Amino acid sequence: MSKIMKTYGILFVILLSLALVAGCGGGDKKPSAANGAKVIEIKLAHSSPAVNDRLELACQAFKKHVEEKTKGKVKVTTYPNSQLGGEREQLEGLQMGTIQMAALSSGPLPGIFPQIMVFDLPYLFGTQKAAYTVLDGPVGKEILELMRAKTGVRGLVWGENGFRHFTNSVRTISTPADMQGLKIRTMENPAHMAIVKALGGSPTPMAFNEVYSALQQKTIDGQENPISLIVSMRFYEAQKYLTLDGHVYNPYLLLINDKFYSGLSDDVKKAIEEGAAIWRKVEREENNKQIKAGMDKLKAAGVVITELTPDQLKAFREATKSVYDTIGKKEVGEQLLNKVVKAVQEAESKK
Ligand code: EAX
Repeated sequence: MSKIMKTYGILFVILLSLALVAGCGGGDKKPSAANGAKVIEIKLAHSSPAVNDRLELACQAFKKHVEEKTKGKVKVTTYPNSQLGGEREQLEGLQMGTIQMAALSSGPLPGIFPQIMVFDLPYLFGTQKAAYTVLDGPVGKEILELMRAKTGVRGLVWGENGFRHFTNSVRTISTPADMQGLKIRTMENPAHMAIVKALGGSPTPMAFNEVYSALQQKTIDGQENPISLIVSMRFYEAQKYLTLDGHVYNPYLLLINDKFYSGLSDDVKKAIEEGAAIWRKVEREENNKQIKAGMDKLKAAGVVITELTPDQLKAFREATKSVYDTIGKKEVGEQLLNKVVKAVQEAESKK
């Protein structure tokens, strides 16, 4: 090989190595905002599916607003599908600050804030409209502030997981007696466990991301969730029977680590608050769409759907009213319980 070829060869290898080092190094560099300041990273975790589900759609709407409004000063990355662990782990990460935000249902929250179970009491809400009125009103705001002060976890807004219904693989459930002895998965939430127990079932608390395989392997007979998740998590593939009893109207909460939030500049806080309002609107709208489409899908899949008559529903209410004492008075506290029940009655009475 001529001397020139050899020189060019060495030059090529040097340039190629430099390019590789620069390229690798580039991957580690934090993205810099328009003005070169360090980008504020927000990890936003949740347990719903990454696709075809209302929660991720809402989180993407939040991300879009916050990143655009702060001109790239803030970067939001969503972690759906329990990628950062189950809801209990997400809540722990939120408290430690290793996760900045999470969108959770009441599931694991009673472990740090038992008062949240006021919204897990059986058949508390009769209508979605009343739920929105109470959650977005003074009582809902007061409960979020109570939680922030006690736990260091700030609830920005309430969203909607939805009315929860029972599914199972064994039989039609139209009376509490039909629940007798069925192993029903519940969230790791004492109120939900108490409801299943009061109905005669055997509550089996389990993380959300383990439910599908447990249903498939028949280590549990049934579970309870809103229509949207029964469909998007494909629970119906192993559940022949659905009873539309709506035993709990389950809110979602868009949560942020309060210490992280307090350290943000006013303009970033404003963008996050605006984004949270957008998240709530999109999440509720998308959930309503998903329920409608989901019911059609369940019917087409041959699920046996039982709608309870008013008398049948009354029997479920009667069978579970003891939960207002064991959980309501003892865990939530009588004062808050009475305040919420009064607010619900007022909201339900409005036409
Ligand atoms: O995020 O665990 C459950 O059954 C819940 O619906 C879950 O919190 C969804």
